[in-house]
Amino acid sequence: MMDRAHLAWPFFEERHRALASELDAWCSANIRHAHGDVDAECRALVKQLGAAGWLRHAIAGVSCGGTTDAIDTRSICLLRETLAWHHGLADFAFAMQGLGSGAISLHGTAEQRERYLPRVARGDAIAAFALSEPNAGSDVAAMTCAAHANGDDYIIEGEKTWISNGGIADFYVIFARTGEAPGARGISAFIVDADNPGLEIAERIDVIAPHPLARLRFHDCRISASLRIGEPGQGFKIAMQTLDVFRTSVAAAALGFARRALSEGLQRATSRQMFGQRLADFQLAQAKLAQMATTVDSAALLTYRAAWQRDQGANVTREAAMAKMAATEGAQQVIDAAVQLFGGEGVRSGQVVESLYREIRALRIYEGATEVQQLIIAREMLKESALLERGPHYPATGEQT
Ligand code: COS
Repeated sequence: MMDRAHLAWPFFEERHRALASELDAWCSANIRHAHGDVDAECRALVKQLGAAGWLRHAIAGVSCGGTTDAIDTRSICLLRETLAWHHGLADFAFAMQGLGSGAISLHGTAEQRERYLPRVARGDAIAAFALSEPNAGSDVAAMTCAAHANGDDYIIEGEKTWISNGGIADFYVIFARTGEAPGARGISAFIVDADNPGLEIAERIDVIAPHPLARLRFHDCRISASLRIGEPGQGFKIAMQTLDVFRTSVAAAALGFARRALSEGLQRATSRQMFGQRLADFQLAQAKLAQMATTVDSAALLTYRAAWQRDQGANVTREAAMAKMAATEGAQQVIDAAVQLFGGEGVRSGQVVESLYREIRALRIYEGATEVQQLIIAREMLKESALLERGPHYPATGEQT
């Protein structure tokens, strides 16, 4: 059972506390780790999470099957933290339904929302977010995948890579260059169904913590202009706004992994005997546990500050970046310390801390590597200090701009 003391914090409402407790109990009763076919396990988890109603929190719009009309960041974060505590792939399955449909929740037309969101919320359609390219990872604006207008259609040419759910998704939200302006201002967002002619899975990618991942190739891929999300040229901003929500939730997932490692480490330290006493009786082990607990709490504070602030309607670009950086980097340290407390057992395949050790690594890279978060935080600070120098009538940090 998870430590839930932080639910008493003022960031949360009663409905959030109930949600986290219900999901924790549901996971204990229903989540089983399968070994083998990761695609099949992921598909099954999406179905299971959909049938139980949890995916309703991943989308926005009550009329489309969501629980709220606007994305509730705190709910998404609490759900991810709890799922990650229990099972990394369950967290992944939930998160990708949200990230993959996030641009439709935020900017989709009524028709797009009705066609895609209810299926995502029920777990009947698997969603994916396709932004990165072989030569445009951190530098998104350097993307070359292009969508050329052609009558009432667009024709897409190019590649996307590191696409989570690639190979099992039913549709992809992709970002492609439409050329209204150079760089970030010349990109648009589109929905491409997985069975659309001209879209193929060019490569499946294996990683240290297995989950469905692929490189996609688009060649003469014709889609209706009605599948463009938002205005032409707005794709970069749509991607960034989606990431403002889901980067905070990556922090929450890291927090779930770290909390689980702390709980495992504590159990180990209080049960392992050595030199005639418990491991926990050594001050060196106590120092480790103290550092782990402090790192977990500081990550939690930053994560739920960002989530709460976004739910108040504020801009959270800086806060989301801080949360993602601190929680993922901190979780890596907490998990490493837990492995150390376990000694040789900590690296045995199948141990919880061993799988956490593999699970956490990618979170420091995807949805904006730590170095990108540092860049974002510094830029936001510099922007704010320039505004302050120019006078008091400019909006302060925290106000929507
Ligand atoms: N919300 C809304 N608009 C945003 C925004 C946000 N969070 N962040 C940037 N923008 C806007 C800017 O205001 C700017 O608008 P104008 O053209 O009107 O001035 C525009 O978008 C371009 O922004 P910027 O100049 O900052 O773009 P850069 O090319 O310098 O990109 C970084 C900056 C590095 C922050 C961006 O490329 C990034 O986040 N990279 C990491 C990508 C990532 O997370 N990849 C993982 C994919 S998912 S696994």
